[in-house]
Amino acid sequence: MEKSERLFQRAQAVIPSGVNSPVRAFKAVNGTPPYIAGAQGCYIYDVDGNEYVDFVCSWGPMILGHAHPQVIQAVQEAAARGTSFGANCEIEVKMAEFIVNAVPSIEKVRMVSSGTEATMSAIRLARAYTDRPKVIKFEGCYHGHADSFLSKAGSGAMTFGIPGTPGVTPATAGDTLNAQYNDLDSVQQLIDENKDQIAAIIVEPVAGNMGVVLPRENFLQGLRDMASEHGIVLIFDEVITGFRLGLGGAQELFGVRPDLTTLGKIIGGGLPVGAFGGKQEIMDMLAPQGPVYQAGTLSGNPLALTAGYETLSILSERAFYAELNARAEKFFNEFEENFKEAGLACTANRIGSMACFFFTDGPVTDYRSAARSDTALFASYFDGMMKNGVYLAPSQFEAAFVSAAHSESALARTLEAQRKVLERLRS
Ligand code: KE4
Repeated sequence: MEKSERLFQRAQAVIPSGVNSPVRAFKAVNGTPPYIAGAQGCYIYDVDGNEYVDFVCSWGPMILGHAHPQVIQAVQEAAARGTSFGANCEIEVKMAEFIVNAVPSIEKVRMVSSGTEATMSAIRLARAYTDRPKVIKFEGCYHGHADSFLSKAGSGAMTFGIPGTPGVTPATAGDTLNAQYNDLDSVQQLIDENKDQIAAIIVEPVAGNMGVVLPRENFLQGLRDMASEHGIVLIFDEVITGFRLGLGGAQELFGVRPDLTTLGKIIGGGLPVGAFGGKQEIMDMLAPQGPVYQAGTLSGNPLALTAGYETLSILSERAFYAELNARAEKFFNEFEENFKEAGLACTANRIGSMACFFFTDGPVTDYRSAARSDTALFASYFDGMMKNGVYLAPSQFEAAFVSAAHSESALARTLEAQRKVLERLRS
């Protein structure tokens, strides 16, 4: 891995920690992060010529696999017409119509350039709509790095044990309340303690940032009922689950309609796109029609939306999700079986084509039970899988994704690698 090591050395001289996003630094696992030269289908290749079966999938966007020919061609043709105009384009209308038709609760939607921008904007909108200051989030959920969300967050914050973040003022932090995932009583208690103060409840309807944690029966409906009863805006952060679990995301799967939804990742097809949308009466508060300001130089960028729209068009082809989920389920079943046969404590939380295998006895239903995982053992396992050509998220507290490009042979190769690594860990 010499070239990656040399690049990482250079990077650390000019980029904080050598990375543009913390989790890529491999701080929670051993070894040097690989520098990726390219990717095709379910494979990624590093600058030293190593090939890996990729289960990070750019943290979710690459549901079709890397460099899908139809997406690449559409992006190349769009690029040839110019990459950004700061003016309206037809693709913005097509994308908005697609999202409104696909996602049950979205009547109007605005495009931005990241999931963080989407959640940050949704919170501002909820505060304006209710004229209230506080927000309830859930310990272990991650909604991007806007100030309001950096308390007891998941993803990299959980990985590196950063409960809060310097630079977030006490006033801002004080407006963010943390409940426990899958625990409606903890939400009710916060509502009772902060009467008429709560603007929004924001939740990952399937958590993907403390590892994967599924909502208990009636958890989401319970949040819906509480929000309706107390005039609180319910926000589903579907940046991961949107178009991952189906065209209508988790809200369609679980039959619960939020007031606002945030999206990202898959809707950009690998280019920078986020979105937030929901009830027309809330969304119409946005400038210039309404008083809530929100803007972006590259919002609705034609190149990024072309990649996203092309991706969504392929996802809406008949039986796409049925085939993807069936292949993923079969693979996850065998993956879990291998842990059992190796006699290692493992809890498999999975839904559709996303999963997390926690190195702990279950059940894993919230932040605290996820945090019991043996992260040292995970680091050894991760290292072994990398050495055997399998690229997992470099953290116990992330999701693994299967794409439509993960062939039977690639999945079989992964299971073989896993058996080898688990055998070594057991010995
Ligand atoms: P971005 O600003 O990273 O596009 O999206 C923030 C975000 C919002 N909501 C959810 C549910 C998310 O999962 C994310 C970002 N996810 C992480 C990985 N779990 C991004 C990877 C990283 O931070 O490098």
